[in-house]
Amino acid sequence: MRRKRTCSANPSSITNVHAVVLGLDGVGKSALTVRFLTRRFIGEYDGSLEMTYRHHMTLDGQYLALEIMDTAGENTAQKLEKCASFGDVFFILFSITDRFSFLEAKRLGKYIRKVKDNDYTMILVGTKTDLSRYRRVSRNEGFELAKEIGSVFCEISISEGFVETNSLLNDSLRLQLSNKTDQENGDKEKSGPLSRMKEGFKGIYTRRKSCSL
Ligand SMILES: Nc1nc2c(ncn2[C@@H]2O[C@H](COP(=O)(O)OP(=O)(O)O)[C@@H](O)[C@H]2O)c(=O)[nH]1
Ligand SMILES: [Mg+2]
Repeated sequence: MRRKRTCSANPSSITNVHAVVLGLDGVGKSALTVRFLTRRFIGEYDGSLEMTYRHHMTLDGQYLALEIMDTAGENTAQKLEKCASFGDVFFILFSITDRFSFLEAKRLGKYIRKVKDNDYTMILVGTKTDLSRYRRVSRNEGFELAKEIGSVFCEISISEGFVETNSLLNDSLRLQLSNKTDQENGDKEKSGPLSRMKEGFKGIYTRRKSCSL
């Protein structure tokens, strides 16, 4: 069931956003989640731990109650169904150093696209750009997959890029909020999720070296 969102014009209102971080184990899901929430990079986590965090924040004067699910373990059909019904914003991660993780990202992205309605945001994130000497997935392949699954694409280093990870979260939330507004205004044709996402990310990421569309 869809959660009710409150009006952004009222500063005392709170908008709920549910985010899910998906990808093969080892790609950096926990590292990214912890960066989003604490700004810190912590090297090692319990790989089997699945956690949902609640975080209150202000974005462009709007109060957000963000719930973020850091998934772990095998992406079974049952688990994916749960994630898809929970989430509005999906971060699909793969490591640029691991081809297998890219194939899993493709499977996950296709699944989300198939089962979700329009008012969601999907971001394909290539991680570990600090290890580019071990790169096994080209940037172009990332772009192509993003096109295929109807997402935007971004490459980051979670360990080195605090500013980038912070912008990634904020920009993704902005996209989701604007997608939602479009849907509520019945403005699907002119400005559907993909075109808005591209628009937003283009403006923000063309200036950044490791994130682009
Ligand atoms: N070099 C590098 N290592 C990373 C990066 N992100 C995560 N890691 C490391 O990759 C490993 C797996 O990260 P983790 O967040 O536990 O992955 P998860 O299984 O997807 O949750 C850990 O050793 C992290 O320190 C990154 O951007 N660069
Ligand atoms: Mg983890």
